[in-house]
Amino acid sequence: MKSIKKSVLSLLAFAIVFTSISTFADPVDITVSDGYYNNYRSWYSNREDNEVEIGCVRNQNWDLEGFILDDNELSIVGGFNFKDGYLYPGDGHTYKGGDIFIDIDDNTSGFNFVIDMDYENGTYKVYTITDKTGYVKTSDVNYSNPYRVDLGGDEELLFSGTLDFTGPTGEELDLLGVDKTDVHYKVSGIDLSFLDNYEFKLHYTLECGNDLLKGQGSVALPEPGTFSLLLIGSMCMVGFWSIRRRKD
Ligand SMILES: [Ca+2]
Ligand SMILES: [Ca+2]
Ligand SMILES: [Ca+2]
Ligand SMILES: [Ca+2]
Repeated sequence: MKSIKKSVLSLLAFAIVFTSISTFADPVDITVSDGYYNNYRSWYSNREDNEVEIGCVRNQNWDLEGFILDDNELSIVGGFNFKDGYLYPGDGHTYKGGDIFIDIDDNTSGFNFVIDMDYENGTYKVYTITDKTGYVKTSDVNYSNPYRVDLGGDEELLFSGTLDFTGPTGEELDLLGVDKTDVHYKVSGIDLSFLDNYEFKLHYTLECGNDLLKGQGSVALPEPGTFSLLLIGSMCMVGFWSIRRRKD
C-alpha cells in the first residue's frame, strides 16, 4: 500500500515538474511585413527572406530575414554580417547594422524605447525615448528611417547587456523558412523581459536602409507560481529518490 502511495506521489511530482517546464515557450518567428513591396519583382515582394527594399541591391549580403523571440531573448537573423557589417564593393564603404526601435503604444507618440547596439564591443544599452531623442537617418532609403539613435541626454538607461554573434540553428532556419545552403548570421542575447505585459513593435534597418525589418510580439514571463511549482516538484522528486536509495 505504501509503495502505491509513493508511486502516485512520485508521478504527481513528475507531472508538476513537466507542466512547469512545458510553460517555457518554443522560439517564435515574430517578423511581420515591413509594408513596402512591389509584387512584380521577387526581391521586392511582401516577405523578408530574399527580400530587400524597392530599388535596392538584391542579394543575400543585404538580406535581413527575421526576428526570433525565444522566451524573452530576441535574435535577428540575416545574410547580413551583424558583427562586421558589409564592405560594399560598389563604394568601398562598410555599412553597419542599426539600433532596434521599440513601440508599445502603436505609434501614438513615436517610439518608446531603443536598444542602442554597440557591434564593435558586443554590447547593448536599453534607453527610454524622450522628446529630446534624435534619430540618425539612413544614407539611401528614406522610408527605412530611423537607422540609429542620437541620444539627447535625458533618456533613462534601463539596463545593458551582451550581444552574441553566432549563426542561427537548423530549427531557427526552419522557423524562418530560409534556404539552408545560404550564409546566415545571427545577433542574439537581447533581453526583452522589460517589455512584459506589452504588445510591442520592432523596427530595424541597415545604415543604407537597404533592408527594413519589422516585428511584433509580446513576452510572457513565467508566473512566480511556475517557479514555485517547479521547485516543489523537484524537491519532491529528490526526496522520493533519496528515500528509495536508502531502502535499496
Ligand atoms: Ca520591403
Ligand atoms: Ca529581407
Ligand atoms: Ca535570404
Ligand atoms: Ca524588408
